[in-house]
Amino acid sequence: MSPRKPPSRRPAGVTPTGGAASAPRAASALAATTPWSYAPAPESREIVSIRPRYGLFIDGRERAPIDGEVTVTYNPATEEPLAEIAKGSPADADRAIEAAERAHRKVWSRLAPRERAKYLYRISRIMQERSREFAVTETLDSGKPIRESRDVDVPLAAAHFWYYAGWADKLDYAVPGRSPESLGVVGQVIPWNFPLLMLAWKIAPALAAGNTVVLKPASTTPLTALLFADVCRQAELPDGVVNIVTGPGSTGMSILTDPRIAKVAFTGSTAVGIKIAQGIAGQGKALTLELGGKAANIVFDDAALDQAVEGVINGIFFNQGEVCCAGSRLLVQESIADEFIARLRDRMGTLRVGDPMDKNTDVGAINSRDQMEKIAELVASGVAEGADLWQPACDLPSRGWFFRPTLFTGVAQSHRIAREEIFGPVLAAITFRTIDEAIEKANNTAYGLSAGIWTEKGSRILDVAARLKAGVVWANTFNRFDPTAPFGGYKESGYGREGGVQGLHAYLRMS
Ligand code: TAP
Repeated sequence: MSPRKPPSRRPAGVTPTGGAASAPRAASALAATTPWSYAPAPESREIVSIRPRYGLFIDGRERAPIDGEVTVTYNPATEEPLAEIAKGSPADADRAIEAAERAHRKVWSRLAPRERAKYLYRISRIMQERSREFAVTETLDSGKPIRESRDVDVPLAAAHFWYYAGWADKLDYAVPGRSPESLGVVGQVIPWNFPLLMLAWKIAPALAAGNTVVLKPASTTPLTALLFADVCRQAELPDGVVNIVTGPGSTGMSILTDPRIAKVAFTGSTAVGIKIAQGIAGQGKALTLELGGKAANIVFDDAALDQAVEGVINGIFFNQGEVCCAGSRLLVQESIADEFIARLRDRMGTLRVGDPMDKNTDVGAINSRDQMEKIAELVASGVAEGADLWQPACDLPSRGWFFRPTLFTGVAQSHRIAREEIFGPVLAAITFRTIDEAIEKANNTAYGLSAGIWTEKGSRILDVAARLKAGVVWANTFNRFDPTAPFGGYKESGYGREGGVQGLHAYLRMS
């Protein structure tokens, strides 16, 4: 560690694109800067060679889009264009579905399950071998800190392929007493916050169950999906088993509503999830929807406070808060609220916001200008509705889409910042007095994806967890993921589970 400051930083309190610091009352809440900063430790970009242009991955080959249109993907940390990406149309989707249908009928569904398993193990190994390339590409394309893509996204993605490889030749044990079969061609659409990990959550169980896939990545983060296409080629996966169609949401919809698609898997916003459910209604397709969230992280007065502070920080600032299960509402018991908030502010003051490629960075870039604007608008609404905003006085880079870690206190449950998914580094703190009040407030949301409990009492954990309407409840930890554990929501957070044996069931027909 060195007391040197990295160059080209803008003064505290100035944000490039109308971020939180330009919101009313924000400047008055800035805290003192930590005296320490770290010398830059950038990961090398040389490990990846991003090509100027990428096509679609259909039937084992890279193809130009039929109408020749392209879009551009940007580095959110610098606003520089990274590559031109094929803008796949419904006609391209049609070609991909045709290839996937043929591959399912002629090859993949006929292959001995243990042979399918070998391909999945091979994909997992190649992903591990090329993990640095994947991590750097993911960070450049998404803005997430290299520490997270290197230590979380890529290893977890490889672990999903490894885990489901183990199931591929044991499907009869996954559903005892039934004869499980593959469904056919599955259509999958994924978001930009965990591009490679969401791909792995979707493709690994689908292939293990004997299905073939047409997947559309998000428009702002296509690069790791296209790198994954290269892994499929390297693993000599039969042509057409995996197809990647880049393009806009309308192309995603044309994939999902195609009559040849037997199952739909979607991760993204609740608004688009509703459109998809409406679009495929009456078609008899299997459907899983992983949608938004507004998780409560509940801290009781007997919790280990420093440990809880770390958990709350991880819960909301991991991946800039662009996490469906982010702990975006802090529910803290009134008797410890002042002390807890003081410790939380101290810890927020040490977060390093900046270059995602720097191994010391805690909070990277927001994925897109649109998302920055959405966060800024919701933060401004919090101020306008009367909540108290506080931000540490960290410097922000002079270019790119960055947003200061933000804490609101004095939040009422009716405030938009307490009800709407912000999908950014913004925490809304609310107090409670009794266990019943904590549960009532935690469940007072249209969502139901995740929650956290911080207490030293095991009996309280069991009691509270059972009464929370959330698909995942963490106790004395947060944002822990494992391929063996199912993940999914209640209410407007969607339905169906991904991960674990439950995630496999979603891709099987039981007779
Ligand atoms: P969305 O706008 O919903 O986009 C997600 C994906 O759907 C993208 O690939 C998008 O394509 C595509 N899409 C957009 N409109 C579509 C349509 N009409 N038909 C079919 N596909 C369409 O969400 P986002 O902004 O990417 O991601 C943020 C949201 O996802 C948050 O609400 C977050 O909570 C949720 N999310 C949930 C989870 C889980 S596990 N529950 C995980 C991650 C994210 P384009 O990129 O081309 O627009």
